[in-house]
Amino acid sequence: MAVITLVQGDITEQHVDAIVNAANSSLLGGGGVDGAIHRKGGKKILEECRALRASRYGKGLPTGLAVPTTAGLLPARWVIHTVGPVYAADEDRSGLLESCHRESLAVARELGARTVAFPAISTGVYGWPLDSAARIAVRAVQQAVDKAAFDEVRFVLFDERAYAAFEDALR
Ligand code: AR6
Repeated sequence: MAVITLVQGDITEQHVDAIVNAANSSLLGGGGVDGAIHRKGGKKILEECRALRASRYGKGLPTGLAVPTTAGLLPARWVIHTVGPVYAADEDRSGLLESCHRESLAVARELGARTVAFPAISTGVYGWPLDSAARIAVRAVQQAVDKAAFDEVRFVLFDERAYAAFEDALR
């Protein structure tokens, strides 16, 4: 039975099979979670990302899709890179945020990852309001999680405010 759990902490320190990266289309790194993952995971992750850009994703990874690489020096086995939507007040992009969660879980399932950790995708640089993002993320995972395929899907929230938003969404 897959359980959805919440922890406050750093996603790079999670001992799970796969962690999800809130990446950008370039797959070549950035700030926030992405920066932390590449910094701590070492150059193998970037090498695999470059290879993906040279092959399947010449134009970059489209928003809402997900692709795996090694986790390099991190305690996880895989990093699943997904590109969240940039928040826009005048356009409903929640389908894309849902898609990030659904596609990441589909990739995790293909890999055979039984424990998966997600950050609060799009809530940093991409500006998505926390309460809204938390509701969308929790609902998407609840709908997409294959209870036979996963033991745990963990949301890893960086600060108290994010933790509280996800706690509310889960209730
Ligand atoms: N562990 C867990 N959560 C974290 C960590 C960490 N180590 N560091 C930050 N957060 P963001 P986005 C939280 O900006 O909004 C990058 O430059 C953070 O507090 O990482 O999807 C990419 O390259 C926030 O709640 O991702 C893209 O260009 C959440 O993670 C762009 O940012 C997401 O913040 C993606 O923006």
